[in-house]
Amino acid sequence: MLNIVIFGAPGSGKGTQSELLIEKYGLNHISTGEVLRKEIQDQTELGKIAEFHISKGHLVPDNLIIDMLADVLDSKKRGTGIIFDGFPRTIEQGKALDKILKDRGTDLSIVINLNVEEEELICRLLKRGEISGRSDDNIDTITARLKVYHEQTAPLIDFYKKAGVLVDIPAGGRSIDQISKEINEAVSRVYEKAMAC
Ligand code: B4P
Repeated sequence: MLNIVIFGAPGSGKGTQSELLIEKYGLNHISTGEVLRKEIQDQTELGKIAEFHISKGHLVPDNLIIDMLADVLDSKKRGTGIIFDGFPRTIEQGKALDKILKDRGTDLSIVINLNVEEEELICRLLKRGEISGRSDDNIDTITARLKVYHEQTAPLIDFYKKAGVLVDIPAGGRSIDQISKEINEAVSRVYEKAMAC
């Protein structure tokens, strides 16, 4: 199975590039951000807790996200594989993902790390906020999200480097198509091995 983590700071293009990978490889998509926004819209218990954290730019607590992820994964047909978009976001979540995949007889094929300068991230998110009206795309929340990214999420880069699955992709100041082409080249290098087991 082709199991991909698409990784990067807020606004680095995880959602954008996930869509293109799904189209090309027929993967199932799990975006924890999207699942949480749906929970908020439905005003579930999890949604209410998520809303509290997301509105401040903080992460939703690991135990809630990890349980949610395992449930969503089991509700999906595996098919060719899964693209994990926005998960993991902490070392704890990274360790949990390894276990969740191992328990289901599979593993991680590749982690794509989208690198974008902070100035460009802020600019993209402010622009998205104007169009989407997302409540977390305002300057105060964006600043908090970037701080959280550096403190809690960026340590996963070393975690995945050590595991030998990380590929860095320059994803700032370039077109969506150029970035996608480079991602596809990286995925094609692991594709055969991933599909063999
Ligand atoms: P997410 O929904 O994952 O959102 P994101 O990181 O802000 O966006 P993404 O990187 O997908 O950016 P996009 O492609 O849209 O998370 C939202 C919140 O949910 C988190 O802050 C957190 O609170 C919570 N959460 C989610 N997962 C969690 C977890 N695992 N644990 C705890 N909490 C969790 O791109 C952004 C913009 O840039 C778009 O407008 C796009 O059009 C544009 N863009 C993309 N590529 C471009 C390019 N090459 N050039 C110019 N613009 C580009």
